[in-house]
Amino acid sequence: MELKFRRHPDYQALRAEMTPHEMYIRRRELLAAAGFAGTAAMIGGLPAFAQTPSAQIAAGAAMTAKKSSYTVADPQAAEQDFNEFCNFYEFGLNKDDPARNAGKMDVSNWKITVEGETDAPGTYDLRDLIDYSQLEERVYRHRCVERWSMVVPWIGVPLGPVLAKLKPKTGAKYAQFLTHLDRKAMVGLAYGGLDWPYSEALHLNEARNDLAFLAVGAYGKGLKQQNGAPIRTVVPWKYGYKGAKSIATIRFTTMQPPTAWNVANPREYGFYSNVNPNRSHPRWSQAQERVLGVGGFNPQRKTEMFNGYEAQVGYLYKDIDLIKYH
Ligand SMILES: Nc1nc2c(c(=O)[nH]1)N[C@H]1C(S)=C(S)[C@@H](COP(=O)(O)O)O[C@H]1N2
Ligand SMILES: [Mo]
Repeated sequence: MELKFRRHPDYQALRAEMTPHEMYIRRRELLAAAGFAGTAAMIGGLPAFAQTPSAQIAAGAAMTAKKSSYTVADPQAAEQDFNEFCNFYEFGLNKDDPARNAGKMDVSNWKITVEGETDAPGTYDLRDLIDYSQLEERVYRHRCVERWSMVVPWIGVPLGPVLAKLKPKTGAKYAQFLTHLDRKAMVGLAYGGLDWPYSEALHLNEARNDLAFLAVGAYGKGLKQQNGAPIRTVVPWKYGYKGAKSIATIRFTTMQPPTAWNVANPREYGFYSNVNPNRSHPRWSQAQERVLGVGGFNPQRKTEMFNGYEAQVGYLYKDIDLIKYH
């Protein structure tokens, strides 16, 4: 199957120098076809959304937020590039598949299930978790493990205080984030390359770092489905896949939970997945990256340790061998 990019001829050139994880997923696809398929659990759609003043803000609707000091000076990616160059494998492998397919996912009246090592298990409305009058905008670097990056103005709230409200038990050490499953809309589930639902996790010390963010919007609007509506994590010092889109379940655990890419290939995708120019991916160097959405030719820049956030997060890993624990 050939990859197709609808726009931006330079993405073709970019692709030629990347060895994206979709190459890996395609190998898994062949294995799956040969009878090694993973299983996919499914749940149904959600009922229609009743508009109330305090309700979640619809995908693409205007959203107001106060500016935050967490703002990098680099030029922001064009909104169209953010919307149309996406990784969301549930909706297909090509970068423009999510923009084409994800709109069919119903994200109104969203519920989040909270479970595991918590004193507050249950099913929550988004407005139970997010105060939509207290949103902030943070302009973060986003670095995909495939060696492209974007600078994105996210809107949301810090993750730590939301998790605290959900009362993890004293023994809880990790928060796992599981993505919504929608059998009808998610035309990519058939590929079987990852175990669904998509899963990501953070150690609670990482989740409590002030940079860890729960995004509900970007570019002054409610998140669009292809970008993880209505709620996703953003962990700017880690590779992009650590941010789970369209979160349906938050599970607190005492042990390190399985995470989608780490389970698929632990040698290539570590649990921590901190951006690290000194730790090559087994199939490519991570020393450089291509900046997308800032003009015609995707300028190259040096990848920074912890994606430029070392001053804020370095303390978390000071006793850890970051090559071994990648
Ligand atoms: N559920 C889910 N979340 C996901 C992914 C995915 O395939 N499924 N891809 C990840 C990857 S690899 C990246 S780089 C970011 C991309 O986010 P964006 O498309 O909004 O820029 O989402 C991450 N979250
Ligand atoms: Mo990514």
